[in-house]
Amino acid sequence: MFNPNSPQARDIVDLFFWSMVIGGVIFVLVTGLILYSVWRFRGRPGDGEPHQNPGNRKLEIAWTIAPTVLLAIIFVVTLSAMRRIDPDPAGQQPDVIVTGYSWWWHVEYPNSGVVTANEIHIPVGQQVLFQLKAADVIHDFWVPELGPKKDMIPGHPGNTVWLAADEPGIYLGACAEYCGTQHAWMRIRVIAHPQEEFDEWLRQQASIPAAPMSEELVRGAQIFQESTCVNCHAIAGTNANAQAGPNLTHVGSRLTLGAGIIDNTPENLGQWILNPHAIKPGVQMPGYNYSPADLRALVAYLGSLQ
Ligand code: HEC
Ligand SMILES: [Cu+2]
Repeated sequence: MFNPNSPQARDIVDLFFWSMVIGGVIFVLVTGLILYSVWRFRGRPGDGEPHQNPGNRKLEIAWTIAPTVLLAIIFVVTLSAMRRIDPDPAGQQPDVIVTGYSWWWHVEYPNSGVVTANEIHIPVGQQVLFQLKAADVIHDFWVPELGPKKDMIPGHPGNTVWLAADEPGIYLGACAEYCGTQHAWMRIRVIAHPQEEFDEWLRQQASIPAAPMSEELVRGAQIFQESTCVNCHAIAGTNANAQAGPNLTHVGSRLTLGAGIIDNTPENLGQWILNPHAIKPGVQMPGYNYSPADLRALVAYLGSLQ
């Protein structure tokens, strides 16, 4: 949050900074006066009843008006920042629709039909409109370097947030509303590319993966289709089209698995399929028993989905 990379993130840090400065000055002033008075007017043996001050109209008017004016200024500055940071999309269609699931993110690009999970690619230097939904409980979508956080509320699909990235790079985010056991491992990666690179990524994600070529890949695809994986996952161009788990159409092109909990390597993918609960306790996916050869084929197939 202290490393803003978009106009709206900078607005937020500025607001935070100036509120802290104003609050800090008042804190030092008030605490200083109290400490000074306690020390300066401390009681000594033999002191009589101290001098009584029954009200001071001027002082009381001053310390009523000063905070009122100060709070009014902060209020106006905050409102104008909110309007800049979170403008009404005014009917504009979202560029990306993100749906919070326990404990991962379903990511959809409505204009191109691309569906992915947990890793969100955006073009650099552009305001990108996100629509935020929730599939089960309340989640909260937050990528601190790129913009404000916003709740995702089941049955309330109208929440939106604008994010932008000034520089290409990978920006980390997380769920910011406690949502159960694996809330802490509900991470987001936003990957900001130059426009052509982003278009290329989108084209590649929109493509249907090529049919498996080698014998092992064919075997892997067959294991996937014959297992209960298809009850929860989708792979475009196959019969698997369930939505209870992350879309796996291009899972091989992702950096991480399990919403950021492990790197996407063949070993990790194999471990995940055998026992995802050992990696992410409470995860809403069962473990599987495969022979080493079958597991290798399944892992090779999923890895080939680039
Ligand atoms: C009951 C539903 C269910 C079944 C059945 C299931 N999964 Fe999953 N799977 C999930 C969920 C939910 C997640 C997301 C877990 C998380 O990150 O919290 C997931 C995550 C994954 C991931 C990581 C994807 C990513 O991008 O993070 C892979 C790979 C995966 N599953 C493969 C499989 C395979 C292969 C099978 C069959 C052998 C299978 N799954 C069966 C629900 C299921
Ligand atoms: Cu959460």
